[in-house]
Amino acid sequence: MFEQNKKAVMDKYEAIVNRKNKKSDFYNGIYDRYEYPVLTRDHIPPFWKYDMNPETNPYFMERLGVNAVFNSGAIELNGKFYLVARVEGNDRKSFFAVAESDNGIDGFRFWDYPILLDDVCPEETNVYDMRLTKHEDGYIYGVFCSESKDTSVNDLSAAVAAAGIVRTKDLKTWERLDNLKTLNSPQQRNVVLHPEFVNGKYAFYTRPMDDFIETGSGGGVGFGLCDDIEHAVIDEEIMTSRRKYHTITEAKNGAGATPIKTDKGWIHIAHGVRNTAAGLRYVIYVFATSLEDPTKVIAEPSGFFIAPLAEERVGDVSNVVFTNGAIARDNGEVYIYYASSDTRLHVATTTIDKLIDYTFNTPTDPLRSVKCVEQRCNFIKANLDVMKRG
Ligand code: M1P
Repeated sequence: MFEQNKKAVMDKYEAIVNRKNKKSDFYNGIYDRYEYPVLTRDHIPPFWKYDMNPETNPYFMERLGVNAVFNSGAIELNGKFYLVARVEGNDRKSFFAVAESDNGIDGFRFWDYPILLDDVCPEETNVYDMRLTKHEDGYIYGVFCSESKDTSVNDLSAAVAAAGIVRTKDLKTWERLDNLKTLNSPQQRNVVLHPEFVNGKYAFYTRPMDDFIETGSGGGVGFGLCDDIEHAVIDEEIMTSRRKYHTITEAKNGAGATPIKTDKGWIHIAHGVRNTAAGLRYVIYVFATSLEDPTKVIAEPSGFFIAPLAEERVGDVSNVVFTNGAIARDNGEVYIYYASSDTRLHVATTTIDKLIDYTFNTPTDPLRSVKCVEQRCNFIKANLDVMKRG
């Protein structure tokens, strides 16, 4: 029984890792979606889950299950694509693991071991959503959410979110630095390190929050500078992309992938959240900031860039798409890794040229229905005129 079951599990694993991906028939002219997710819990090597010893596991049972693989940091190194994925065990604890692929759209295989972080924060219970930044100082930084129990209130599920920081040169050896301190925000999640020095300092995108779930007075995506990355402290956060009433960012928003530098500005692929009768809805949106002043928003395409579609809509936390990693290659290709419903990870591909076109030529949100109709009528009229002219 052991051998037969083991073979079936190994065969299924190899089939999924070797499965070729292809573009789906989704079309919007902006990016391509793919038929299959690039990472799922079925991509986890069976030897992470099953005891492979027939003497101690005669039924070939799963001993340490994995529930989901989703929100992943992304980086290209020496022509290969690497994802640092959020892997969530059946025990609800998340951890990080590196998966590697030659082409970025399929063939992702996890390295033999997940990342074992230095155990420097005894109160830290959970870690997730690492953003990878190739910084001009020569290190690759990983900034992630470090979650601890909130012992200041009498509520078992109360938690505190902070930004943990690690750095590496090879994704194998990781050095843990102090958690980021933001003097004006009690909690932080969705923190991203900017790839360049700004005024000679390290620069972070932050997400000020008063509470673990609600951002409260937190007005959007913040930006702050710090002198020392090993003991990072930000004393002032300036708002870049703000939350707005009756938009896709009304409930909260947060930085996603490390911003992409283009001739026209920094392009940010972030997430926005709104509340509905069915719960929170997470979508991915885009904005651009100035090359001269990275706090200044210079383009804000209206609405969402990616929203949950078809089977993406359902999972452990339904109606969610979320990104914390994208790869912009020297040849102009862009790979956006986004997770759906906190369950699996997908890729959307586009190009720098298309991203620029989308970011700078999509109209902005006029914020009121009547203005939106005016905007659409003008758009239709211009189209009908062009179509009449043939
Ligand atoms: O469950 C959806 C997402 O919720 C959080 O995002 P935010 O901090 O904006 O609410 C994150 O925990 C993220 O991991 C998760 O995908």
